Amino acid sequence: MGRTFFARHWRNAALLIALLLTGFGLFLPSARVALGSLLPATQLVHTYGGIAYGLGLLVASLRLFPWPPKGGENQHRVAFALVALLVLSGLGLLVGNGATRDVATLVHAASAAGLVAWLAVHLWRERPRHVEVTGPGLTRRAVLRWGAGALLALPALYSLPGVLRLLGGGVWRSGPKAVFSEASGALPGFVPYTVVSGFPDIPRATWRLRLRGLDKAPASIGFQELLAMPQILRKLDFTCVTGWSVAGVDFRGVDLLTLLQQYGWNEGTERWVGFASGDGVYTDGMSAAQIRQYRPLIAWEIDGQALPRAQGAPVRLVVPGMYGYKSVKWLDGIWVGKEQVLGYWEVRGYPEDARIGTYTGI
Ligand SMILES: Nc1nc2c(c(=O)[nH]1)N[C@H]1C(S)=C(S)[C@@H](COP(=O)(O)O)O[C@H]1N2
Ligand SMILES: [Mo]
Repeated sequence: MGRTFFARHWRNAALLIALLLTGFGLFLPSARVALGSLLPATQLVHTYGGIAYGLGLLVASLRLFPWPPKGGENQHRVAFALVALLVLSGLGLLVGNGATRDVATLVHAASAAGLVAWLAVHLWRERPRHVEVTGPGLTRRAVLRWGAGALLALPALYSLPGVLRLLGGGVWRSGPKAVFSEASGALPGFVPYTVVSGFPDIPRATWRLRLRGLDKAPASIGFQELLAMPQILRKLDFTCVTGWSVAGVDFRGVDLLTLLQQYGWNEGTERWVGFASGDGVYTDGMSAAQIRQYRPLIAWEIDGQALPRAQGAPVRLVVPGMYGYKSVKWLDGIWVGKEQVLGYWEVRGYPEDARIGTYTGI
C-alpha cells in the first residue's frame, strides 16, 4: 500500500514541494537574500510552475465533474478550494499592484499555510495501515533506482531556470516578466529587481515628484523643473546586498540634500525622509544624519544615457556607499517627517544601516 500510495501521488508531491520551496524562497527575507541573483529564476519557476499546476488541477477536476466524484471525500473539497485560492491570489500578485498585491500576498500566504496543514492531515489519514511484511518493501534495488534517478534529475533541475528563461525570452520577450538583464534593457552587470509584476512605464513628460512636509515646496515638480536645478555627476560602485556589484558607474542627477534645503527642510525637527516608488509598493527611508553623510542623488542618467526603464526610468534615487536596496527606482514621492520610515526591505529584515560591507547575513 505504501508503494501504491506513493506511485499515485509522486507527481503531485514533487510539484507541490517545488512550489512550496520556491514560494518560501520568495516570501522569507532571509531566503531572498540567500537566493541572490537566483531570485528572478526562482520567481519564474514559482510563477509558471504554479500556473501549470493550477491549470492541470482544473483540467483534472473538470474531468471528474461533478466534483468530488462518487465516493470522493469532503476533505478534497477543502484542498481544491485552497488551491483555487492560491491560483487566484497568485494571479493577483502577478497582475495587480498596491492594495491588490497586499491582499493577494495575505491570501496567498494563508492558503499556502492552509494547504500545508491539509497535506499533513491528509498524509496522516491516508497513512499505510497494513504494512506488507512479505511484500518487496524498500529493496536495495528500489533504493538504487531512486538514487540514480535523483542523480539524473539534478542536472535537469539545475538547468531548469535557464530553460525557463530561454522559453520566457522567446514567448514573453516584451512582456513584463522579463526581469533578466539580457532582456530588460538594463546595463550589463545589473540585476534589475522589481517587487511588482514587471517595470512601471513612466514617461518623462508625465512624471511628477510629489513632495510632502516641506514648507517652501510645491505639491509636486516635473522633470523640467528637476533638470533646472544644479546637476552633479557621481562615480560609484553599485553593490547589491545579495553579492553582485558593478564598479565605476556614473550617475547624473540632483543632490537630494540641496533640493530639500531649497524647499525649506528643517532637519532638526523633520528628522526622517521617506521615498516612494511609482510601482506603488516599494518605499524606503533615511535619517537626516544619513542623508548628510551619504548625499543621495536624484538621478536620471546612468553612464551618460537616460536610465533604462528596468533601472528606474525616468528618475531613481541613488545612495552612494549604501546597498542597492536604498536606491529606490521609479522615484515619485519624497516626504519629510518626525517618524522613522522603514523601507520595503527593512520591514522584511534588511538592516537600516545599509552601509556597504556591514551586512554579513548572506
Ligand atoms: N522600486 C524599486 N526600487 C528598487 C528595487 C525594487 O525592487 N523596486 N530593488 C532595489 C534593489 S534590492 C537593488 S539591488 C537595486 C537594483 O538596481 P538595478 O535595477 O539598477 O540593478 O534597485 C533597488 N531599488
Ligand atoms: Mo539589492
